Amino acid sequence: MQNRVVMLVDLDYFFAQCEERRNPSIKDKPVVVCVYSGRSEDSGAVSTANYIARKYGVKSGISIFLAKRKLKDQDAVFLPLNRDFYEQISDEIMEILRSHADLFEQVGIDEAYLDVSQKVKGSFEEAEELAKKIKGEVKTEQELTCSIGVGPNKLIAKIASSVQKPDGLTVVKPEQVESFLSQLPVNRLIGVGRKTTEKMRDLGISTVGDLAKYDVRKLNEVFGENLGTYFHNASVGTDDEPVQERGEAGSISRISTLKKDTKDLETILEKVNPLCDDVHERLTQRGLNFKTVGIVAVMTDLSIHSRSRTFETPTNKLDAFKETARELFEKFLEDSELEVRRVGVKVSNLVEQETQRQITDFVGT
Ligand code: TTP
Ligand code: MG
Repeated sequence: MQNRVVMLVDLDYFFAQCEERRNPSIKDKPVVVCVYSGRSEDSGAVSTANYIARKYGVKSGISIFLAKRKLKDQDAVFLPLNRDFYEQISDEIMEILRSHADLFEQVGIDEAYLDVSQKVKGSFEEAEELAKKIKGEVKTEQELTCSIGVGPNKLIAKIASSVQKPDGLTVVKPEQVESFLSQLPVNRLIGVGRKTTEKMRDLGISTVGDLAKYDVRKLNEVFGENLGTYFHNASVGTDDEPVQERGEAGSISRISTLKKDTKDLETILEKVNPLCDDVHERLTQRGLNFKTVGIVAVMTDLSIHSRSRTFETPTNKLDAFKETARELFEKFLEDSELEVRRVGVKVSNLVEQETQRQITDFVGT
C-alpha cells in the first residue's frame, strides 16, 4: 500500500507577521499584537508577538501590562488587532495551500492539514520538495513565512511543524517516527496538558518514549480506556484521522486589484462580477451551497473594510451572489469617502448540497 503523506502548514507569528508585511519598518523591533479590552488604556491581552518580542518572554495570552513591563527598555511596537486584514491574507494563503493538496483541512486561521499522498506518489523526498515549493509560493505571493511538518499522519505532521520555527521544514519519514518521538517531552502530544503531564510524571513518564514503553492496561486504569488508548497510540505515532474538508467553517474568496483607484460602482462591478463567477465555479466544483456573501474593499490608504449578508437558507445561485455583492458595494460606496484600490468577494457558511451529501453518506457507510 502507498505511504500516506500528510503536511501541517502553520504560519509564523501570524497576526504580527501580517502587521510587519504592511509596515516593514517595524520588522526589526519587538511587535506585539494586542486585544484591548477597552476598560483602561493598557488592559487586555497579547494576541501574539513576533519572535524578537518572544525573546523577552512576550507571548500569546499574557497581559498587555506585563508585556510592556518586559519590553520597557525596548523600542517595541504595540498594535491593536485587525482581524479583517488577517482573515483576508489567511483566505488567500489557504487558496495556495489547497491548490497543492489532494485533501485539505483548515484547522485555524493560520493552520491547515494537506494530504498529499497522491500528489507525491507516497514519496517523502517528493513531499519535501513540494513543501519547499509551497513555502516559496507563500513567500513570493504573500510575503509571509510558514513552518511545515511532513509525516505519515496528522499527529506526526503537527508535532513536526512545531519543532523548527519560524520558517522551518521538518520531514519525519515512517522509519524515523520512533526516534523522532521518543525524546520529546510528553506535553508535546496534543491532549497532554499540565495536569496530565503531572500525573504522568508521578507514573515515571516524562518523555514520549517512556509513554510508549508504559503498559497500556495501566494507562487505561489511570486515564480511562479512551484516553489511555489514545495516549498509547499517540506515543507510538499511530494516528488514522483522515484529512477532511470542513465544509461549514470554510469560505471561498477572490480578491483583485482595480486598474485604477475609483469610487464608481459600475467600474468596480466590472471587476467584481468575474470574481463572483470564479468563486461560484469553485463552489460548484466542491458541491457546496453558501449562506453568507461578503465583500472586501481595500482603500487607497490600504485600510480594509468588509461587509456581509447572511441568507435564511443556503443557496448556490450565482444571480443571488452577484446581486448581493452589488448591493453591498453600493451601500458601502455611499458611506465611504476614499477611493477603492482592491476589491474582493467571499462566500462563507458553506454547506454541502443535498445530492452531494447523499452520495458521500452512501460512500461513507
Ligand atoms: P498560533 O499559530 O498559535 O501562533 P502564531 O502564528 O502567532 O505563532 P507561531 O509562529 O508559534 O505559529 O496562532 C495563530 C494566531 O492566532 C496568532 O497569530 C494570533 C492568534 N492567537 C490569539 O489571538 N491568542 C492566542 O492565545 C493564540 C495562541 C493565538
Ligand atoms: Mg502560527
